[in-house]
Amino acid sequence: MKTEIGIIGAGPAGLFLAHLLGRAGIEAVILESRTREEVEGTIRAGVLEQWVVDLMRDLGLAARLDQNADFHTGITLQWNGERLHLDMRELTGGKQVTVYPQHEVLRDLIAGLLAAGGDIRFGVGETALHEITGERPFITFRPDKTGPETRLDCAYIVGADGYHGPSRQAIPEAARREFHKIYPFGWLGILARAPRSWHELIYANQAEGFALLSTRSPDVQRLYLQCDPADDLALWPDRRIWDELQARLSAPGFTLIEGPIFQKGIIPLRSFVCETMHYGRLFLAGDAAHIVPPTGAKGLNLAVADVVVLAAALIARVQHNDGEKLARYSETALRRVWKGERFSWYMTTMLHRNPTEGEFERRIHFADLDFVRTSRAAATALAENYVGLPFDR
Ligand code: FAS
Ligand code: PHB
Repeated sequence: MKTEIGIIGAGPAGLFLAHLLGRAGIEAVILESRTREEVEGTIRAGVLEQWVVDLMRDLGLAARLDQNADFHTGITLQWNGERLHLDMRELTGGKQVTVYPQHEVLRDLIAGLLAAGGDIRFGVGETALHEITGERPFITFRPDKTGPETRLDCAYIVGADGYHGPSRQAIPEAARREFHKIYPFGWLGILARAPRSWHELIYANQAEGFALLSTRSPDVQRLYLQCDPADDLALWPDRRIWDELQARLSAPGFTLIEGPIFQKGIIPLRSFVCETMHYGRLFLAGDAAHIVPPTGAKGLNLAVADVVVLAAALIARVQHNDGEKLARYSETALRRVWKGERFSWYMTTMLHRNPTEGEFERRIHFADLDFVRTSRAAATALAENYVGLPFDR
């Protein structure tokens, strides 16, 4: 097999990249280890930055989004008896908070790519990268996990294979500088069949710890509560989950409506960055290169931002023989990544009850929240980061 760009991974990064390259007439093949059903069942992110919504519309992929997404003017912050509506649309000149789950985004991207004749190989096994510092890199893989070893020759390889994929490991350790931060708490996330209890997302920092109320549809709700990352789900029966959510989200005049929980899981929280995102003819994008705690709703959006930069650079190189943007891809992408890391760290430290911190730090976090309540500048800074920073030009 032969193509221009070999992409490993059919997550947001790989799929958006294939669409952007396809629109420019550049051929790509996506190799994905999971089945299409597994990919389209990925329960993860929930919030899209405004420019990602605009990009889906621009790519002609937003029909279902415009019909089914929830468009909110802002978010609600809650702490220490306070409840604040942050009007992000007013603060950012019209940008909104769009709640449209990652598995729906992936469904739209896959359907659109296949309809346009895109090439996605689902369910592959033993993906391996070769000759990434040579002129003709290639990927080997087994179709359907056990088929004959197949070789995909390409001009460039993009590792969009997430944190646990093989691409980052293909870069020698000596060429990688990695930054890790592990938080002493995790999130227990649930999906419940219940009507909405509030018109927008609620981020709460209460005595019992953090809670987030989000949504998936008028009758399926997505909620999270801070827990010990080592917790055993068996210790979290539905009644205990709802009791904790009731305590952490309670406010005068607010009723949290319960319902049957049909999905639950514990997500550890970490921050991670791999510097460099480029080695030879291999480029990393998305979670393969960086991870953020989901408090700032940045993970998916940073992945898409990487490939917007990377697609422009690959198009310049392949179609205009201009390699300058490609040479600067890592530096350009990492500037936005570190701003996303900062915002995600800021939202996480401000909104969680950190068991390793004392009362002084807890009051600092409440002061941070009060600063957002009382200063338009502080509120605008939070809003700009949440709905999506402008791209560096
Ligand atoms: P992805 O991990 O989405 O995609 C990588 C793809 O590569 C996967 O489909 C995988 O199957 C494939 N792959 C891996 N190894 C391979 C191999 N050897 N060969 C071929 N294919 C291979 N972000 C938010 O903004 N909000 C959230 O609430 C949120 N919650 C999350 C919960 C969980 C449990 C996780 C893990 C992440 C969460 N995230 C959240 C972050 C998440 O949305 C990621 O940022 C986003 O999926 C990143 O997209 P990609 O970089 O494309 O990586
Ligand atoms: C979600 O709806 O899954 C969601 C929303 C906002 C976040 C994290 C997750 O910050």
